[in-house]
Amino acid sequence: STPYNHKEVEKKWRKHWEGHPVNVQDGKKPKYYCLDMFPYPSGSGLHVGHWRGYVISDVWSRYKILKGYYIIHPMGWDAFGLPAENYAIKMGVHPSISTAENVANIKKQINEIAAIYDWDMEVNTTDPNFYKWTQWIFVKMFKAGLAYEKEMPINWCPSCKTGLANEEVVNGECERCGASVTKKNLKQWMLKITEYADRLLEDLNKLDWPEKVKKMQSDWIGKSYGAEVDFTVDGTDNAIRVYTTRPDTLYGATFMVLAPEHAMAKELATKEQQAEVEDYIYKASMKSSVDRLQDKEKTGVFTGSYAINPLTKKKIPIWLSDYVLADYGTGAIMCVPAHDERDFEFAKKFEIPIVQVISKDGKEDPEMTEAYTEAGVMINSGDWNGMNSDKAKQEVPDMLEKMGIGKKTVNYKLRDWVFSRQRYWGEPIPIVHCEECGPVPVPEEELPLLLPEVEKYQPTGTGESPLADIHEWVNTSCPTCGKPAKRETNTMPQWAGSSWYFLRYVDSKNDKELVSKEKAHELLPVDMYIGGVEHAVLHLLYSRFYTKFLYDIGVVDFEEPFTKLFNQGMIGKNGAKMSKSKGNVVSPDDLVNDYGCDSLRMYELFVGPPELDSEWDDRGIDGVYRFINRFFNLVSEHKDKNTKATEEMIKLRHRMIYDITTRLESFSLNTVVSGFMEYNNKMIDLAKKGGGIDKETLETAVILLAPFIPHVSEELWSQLGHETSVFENTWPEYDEEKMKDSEIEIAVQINGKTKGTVMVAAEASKEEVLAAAKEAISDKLTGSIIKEIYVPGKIVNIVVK
Ligand code: ANZ
Ligand code: ZN
Repeated sequence: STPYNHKEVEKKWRKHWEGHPVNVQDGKKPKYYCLDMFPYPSGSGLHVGHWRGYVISDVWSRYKILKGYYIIHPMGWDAFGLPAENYAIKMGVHPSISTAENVANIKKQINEIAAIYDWDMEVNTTDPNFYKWTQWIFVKMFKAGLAYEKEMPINWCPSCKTGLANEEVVNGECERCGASVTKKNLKQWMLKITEYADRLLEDLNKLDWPEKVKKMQSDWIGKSYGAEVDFTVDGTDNAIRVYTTRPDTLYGATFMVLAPEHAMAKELATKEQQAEVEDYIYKASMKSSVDRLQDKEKTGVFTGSYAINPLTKKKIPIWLSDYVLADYGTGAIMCVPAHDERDFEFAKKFEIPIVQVISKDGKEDPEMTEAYTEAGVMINSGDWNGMNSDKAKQEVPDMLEKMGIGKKTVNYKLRDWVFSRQRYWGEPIPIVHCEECGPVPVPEEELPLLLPEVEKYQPTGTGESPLADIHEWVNTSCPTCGKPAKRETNTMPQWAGSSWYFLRYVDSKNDKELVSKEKAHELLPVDMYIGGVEHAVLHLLYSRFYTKFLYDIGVVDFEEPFTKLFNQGMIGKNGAKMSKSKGNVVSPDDLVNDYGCDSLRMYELFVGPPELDSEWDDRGIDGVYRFINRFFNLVSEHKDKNTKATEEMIKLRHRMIYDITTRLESFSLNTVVSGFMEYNNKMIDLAKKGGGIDKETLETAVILLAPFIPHVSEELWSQLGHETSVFENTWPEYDEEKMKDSEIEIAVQINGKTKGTVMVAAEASKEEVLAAAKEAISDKLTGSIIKEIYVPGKIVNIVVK
């Protein structure tokens, strides 16, 4: 038999699969949709880190084929976005041209993985036939009142004169020119994701997702229960409303802080304080939100005005500070320095009184050195004294409601989604602005609204997208009244296409509907989604929002897009994440050439637990390559010997099925690989001992290995005399009875000292074992037996005198 030659084997089977696909629907198989997070087709191509996710999803897909499923396993391109646009600005190449080149390159590289992608389903978010539906969803959202315009502050670079995405602001500075980023009020399109907050939170319970990711989403949604309380401004009829999650601490509120943007901020300033207040408000407006959150030292300004604490009736000073966010709660807070860390710091710095109202043991702490944030016994709180603060937290909102000074409320951290980008390379927002009719959506039958060609991709400098410069495109007529009107010139964020692409794959050529009802029902939702953990919040939350909306308007009949989620860790090298900019990229091309696709697939899994980050070391692939060679030789050597299966071989076979299956099911893919290596060694030993190894055991191993090293498995399956594909088998089943040892070895001791061993039947009774044990050491047994101890399955100890 010929030794393993990876180039020949891989060439042969690649060619064969072209005409004989292994994933076919016979009309009877249940579907299984295994999805990869689709890549951004960058110019630098794939490295071994990208391979890992695609290998994991392919192994899982091929395993499911062997489990009798028809697999939906598509691939596509998330191709709008900044890098292509920046490249266009630099090189003057139209983004569609560079994108098409990159797609072609990466597709070639992805094919090297030998994954069973169904390229008939391919989508590209920049294809008008695709973004037609991205725009259609927006129009539907607009009609449902979920897309609206709002003037709001965005990141603004005063030097480049352009709006920036959060990702483009690095440490408060413009990523391109280094200028300090400020805020500018611009009219933005917003999507009302907050309307779905409760459903997005509650339905997390339905998902088979890593707990970590579910927690990140629920923290992001950030539902909290508390109360809104009105504080009257001293000497006026005005009240300031605050939001608090700790109404139990109301007696301890010794000052108030408003966000500098609060509507009442300026009017609260007394004459003496006016200049200082205005100066503070201006400085805060120039700070980026990143800086505001990162600033260690608290800043603030006293307005000169006071409010009345509704319970103590004491006058408390009103301050402005940028640690209070304008768009959370009511933008104003009551400050309880004794029990809130930020308030404590602020009170210390500005010498504001601190009044303790909760204590561990009912006693006041004369000199607090830090805020006491736990629950406890209420003190200095009038009628509430002696109450447990957790209980008060529940009851106070109702009491405030009765007293007419507040009410129970729920708050969310989740904000509506800023959906406008002042950039060229994105989907045009399909809206026409008419002076008479306001914003009017482009009629659905006129979609897609094509992205026009431009000569200059640079942002215009006015905070508008380059589309604003194409007058013949911008100037149009109102779809409703026919009067002259202007097109919206902002484009959508890159998230727009990725929020729903997984729905389109299963009906990617449909020009009548986003997806037909039949296909959606039959082939969706996604059963397994595989991708990096960096998408835990934005992409995975947006996709859930889009799916729920499409459910509400009857496009799909399920509410959650991704039933199960697996996040793979990143591959690093020399302690850093692999990336072109760090110069530590390992290309798969040489490794495939030297060791073959199968070896690299297996090695990608062997480098470490798939959910964790792992360090790459090229040298390790050698061990995997040797394993494949040894297994190849074992099968070649023994395939025709007709060795009869011994009990040991049968036991090994069932244990192997058990170990590989349970490890695979729990995604412990690195231990699957080490398991194969161990069982291979055991098979080699057994074959030596018995002069061969039975065909069924060899065939079982070949089938188990098929998801991992598909070329080698096909080759060996055919060498074993089969004309069908190895993937036409069903995944082997284990029989627990057959895994058991039929005989076990028992140590036999006299007075605690081991004197020998004895083999007994695994199911032997205590009496039988004791008899066999005494028999085995009868020559050493003297004196009279006073006790016989049996530790089942392990030891017999005979105590003699
Ligand atoms: C009084 C108090 C006493 C508070 C205490 C906390 C502890 P979460 O859980 O995040 O909802 N807060 C309210 N609105 C704010 C805003 N716009 N910017 C900054 N902080 C704000 O927290 C709500 C708590 O954060 C509220 O409860 C409020 O401070 C503060 F011992 O009110 B608390
Ligand atoms: Zn009009």
